[in-house]
Amino acid sequence: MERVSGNVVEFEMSSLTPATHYTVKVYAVRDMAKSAATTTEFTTDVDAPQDLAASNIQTENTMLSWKPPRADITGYILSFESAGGTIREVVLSPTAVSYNMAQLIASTQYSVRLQALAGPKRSQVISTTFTTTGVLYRHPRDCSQTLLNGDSSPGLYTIYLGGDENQPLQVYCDMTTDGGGWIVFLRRQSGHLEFFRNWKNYTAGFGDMNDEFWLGLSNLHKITAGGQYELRVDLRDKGETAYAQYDKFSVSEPRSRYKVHVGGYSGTAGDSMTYHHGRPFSTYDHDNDIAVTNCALSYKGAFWYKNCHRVNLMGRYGDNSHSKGVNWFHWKGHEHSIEFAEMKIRPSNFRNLEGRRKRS
Ligand SMILES: [Ca+2]
Repeated sequence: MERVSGNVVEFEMSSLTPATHYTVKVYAVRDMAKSAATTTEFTTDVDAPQDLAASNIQTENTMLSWKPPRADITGYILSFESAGGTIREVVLSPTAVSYNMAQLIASTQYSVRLQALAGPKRSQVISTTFTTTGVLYRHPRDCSQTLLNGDSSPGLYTIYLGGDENQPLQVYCDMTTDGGGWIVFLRRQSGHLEFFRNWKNYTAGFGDMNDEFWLGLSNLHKITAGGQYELRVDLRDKGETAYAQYDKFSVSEPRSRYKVHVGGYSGTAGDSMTYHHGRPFSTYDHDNDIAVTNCALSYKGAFWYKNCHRVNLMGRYGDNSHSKGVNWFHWKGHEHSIEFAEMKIRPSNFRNLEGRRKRS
C-alpha cells in the first residue's frame, strides 16, 4: 500500500519480481472517505540470464555457462549457429546453468544465443561467440595425419584423397602397430568374405572394414600417388606372429593396370613381396601375369601375379593345397593358408613426423 498526494497521476513501481502477475488498485481518499477502485493488471517481464560464456574450448566441444535470471522460469532455449550457417537449438531445464556443446567442427566460429522462458514469456536474448581450436590437418590425407590430429584409437576414420575435402574416403586405421598411423587396405581373418572376384571389384574395393575387406586399387593408387608410402604386412597363425615392412610402396595409375612398386625389405616374415615388384595387377578376368596360365584362376585369388606368386594374401581362406590359400611363401610356404593377414601403408617419413610431435 502506497499513499501519494492528490495531484499525482503517475507512479513508478520499483523492486518488482520478474515474471510475476500484479493487480493494482487505485482509490481516491479524502479524510476517512474512500472512492471505488480503478483496477489494472500486468505481468512483469522475464529478466535475462547473465554472463553467458564459453570455456574449455576444444576442437569438437566446449562448455557454456551462465547465471540464471531472478524470475521463476520454466526453461531455456539455447541456439547456436556455426559460421557455415548450421543452426541447432536445444530446450534446457529451468535448473540448467551450463551446457556441454559437442560434435562441433574444428577451427569454426560459433555464435550462441540464450533466452529464458517463463510460460509464454521470453526474456531478452543474451549471446556470445567462440571459435573452436584447430587441428593440424583439417582434411587428413591418411591415417598418419588422423593420428597427428590426436585420434589415437584404432577404427574407422574419414580421410580425404589428396587432402581434398571433396574426396572423402572411409578407411580403417591401425593406430597401435609400431607407432600406428597405418591405413589398412587388406584384412583376412575369418573366411567370411569371398576374395575370388573380378577386376571391377578389385578396382573399387569390397567387404566390411570391421572384418575382411579390400580397400580397392583405385584408392591405393590415389593415396600412394600423393606422397612416399611404406608398406607393412602383419601375419598371425596359431599364436605366432610375423611381419614384413617395405620402405617403398606405390600403386601406379589405371593405365599401367595398377603396377606395384615395392622395395626396402625388413622384418621377420621373409621377403616374399619383392618378387612381385613392378608387376601389374591380375584378376581371373584380367590376366596381366607372365605365366602361360591365368594365375588368378589357378590360385583362386587376385594379386600382382608374376609366374605366379610368393604372396597370395587374397587366396582362398583356409585352403592348404599348393599355392591356393592365403600364402606368404617365405614364412609358411605354399601349402599353408595363414589365419590372419593385414596389409597397410603410411608415409615413409612418419617416424620423423612423430618424433617431431613428441619433442614439441
Ligand atoms: Ca597369364
